[in-house]
Amino acid sequence: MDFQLSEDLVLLRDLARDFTDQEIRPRAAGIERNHEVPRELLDKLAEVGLTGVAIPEEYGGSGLGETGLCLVMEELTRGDFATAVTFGAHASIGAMSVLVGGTEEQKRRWLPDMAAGKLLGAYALSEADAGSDPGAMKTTAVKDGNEWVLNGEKVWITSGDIADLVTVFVMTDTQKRAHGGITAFLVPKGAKGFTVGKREEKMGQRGSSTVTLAFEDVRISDDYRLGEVGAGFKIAMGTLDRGRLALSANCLGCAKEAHALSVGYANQRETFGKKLGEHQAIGFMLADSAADIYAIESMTYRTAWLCDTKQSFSRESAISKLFASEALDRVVDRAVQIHGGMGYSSEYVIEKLYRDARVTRIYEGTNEIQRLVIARDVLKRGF
Ligand code: COS
Repeated sequence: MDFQLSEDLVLLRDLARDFTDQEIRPRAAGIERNHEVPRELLDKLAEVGLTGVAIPEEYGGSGLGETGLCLVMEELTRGDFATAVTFGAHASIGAMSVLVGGTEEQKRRWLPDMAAGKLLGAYALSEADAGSDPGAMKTTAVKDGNEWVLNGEKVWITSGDIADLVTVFVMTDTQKRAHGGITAFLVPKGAKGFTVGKREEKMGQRGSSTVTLAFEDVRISDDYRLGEVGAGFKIAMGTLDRGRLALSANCLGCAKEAHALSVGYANQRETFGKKLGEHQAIGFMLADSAADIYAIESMTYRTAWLCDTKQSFSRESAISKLFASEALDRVVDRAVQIHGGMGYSSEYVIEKLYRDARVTRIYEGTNEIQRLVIARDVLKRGF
């Protein structure tokens, strides 16, 4: 068993850490206030070579796999969750859907520009009546000659307004639905009939845009179809396996940040003539958070290793997402408690971390869905 990061991965982590300290932390409050991750920040992520971290070298990326992606996600989240999520919509589920579902020709066509950050990706699966159950989606595509005509609406799409190329999952056979009835398409920004609608006002991660996308007779050439007709559900799920793992890394970064601030505060503030951390009640909270963080970290990177060594990791990714998001909730809740009134004040970052954390139990599949995925697999294969 070898838990050492390779030299390349250590360099990558340090690069992401420095980037976070120099470029993200100083902007984080403004990103939250303005509800926007500046495009120049995304361009800088591309300039330093982070946008293609998990894209294989033969397609123009760094080839550092899901382990590399998780390291970057963890570090960026420490600076600002919304920036990391905006990055992830592209580098994780956007680009990875092309890697998971694209033909060799499509990967060579799209991934180099995605790696370079010239084409930002996004992923559009959810609909108003099809969130946990994407097999119930109503957006359709009908073949017309060498083109497909798309109609419908997607909701809760991260970065749908800034992406250049959105992976959109649509129904092409209502009889088959999740079992061969869904097909994936790459829809370019600016396609006629493709519009961005309402932007959600959210509790947390406010800098990350979450929008509705509408498709009205959008004509897409057949070479923009990702993978085979009917393969869309499997592409969506295979991509989400990776997205859930990357989200565990987000949870890890946010938990580490909240914990580090709590430790600092417990070492500095005094009550009843001694440091806060010397009170057993506070020390035990810090100990419980340290245990939660150690468990998130272990699960996240073990699952990334499974993925990178081409082993099955679907169940483990669901377990990591489930555990990481619930453990994060415990960590940020303790952080608020340790900081007392300071933890509840919007002048201090703990309150933001608390709000940013809550959605992790909901997106990339609710935790109830993760339990369903895990239970089905355990019943089928045992542990
Ligand atoms: N990778 C590849 N294929 C997968 C897969 C995965 N992780 N999970 C399921 N599939 C395949 C199945 O093997 C099945 O294939 P066949 O048609 O050959 O039988 C097909 O996909 C349908 O799977 P299943 O029968 O399990 O579909 P269900 O409709 O029961 O849905 C759940 C399964 C609930 C797990 C799925 O709908 C889900 O994950 N929902 C949550 C969606 C979500 O996370 N949304 C978040 C928004 S996107 S950020």
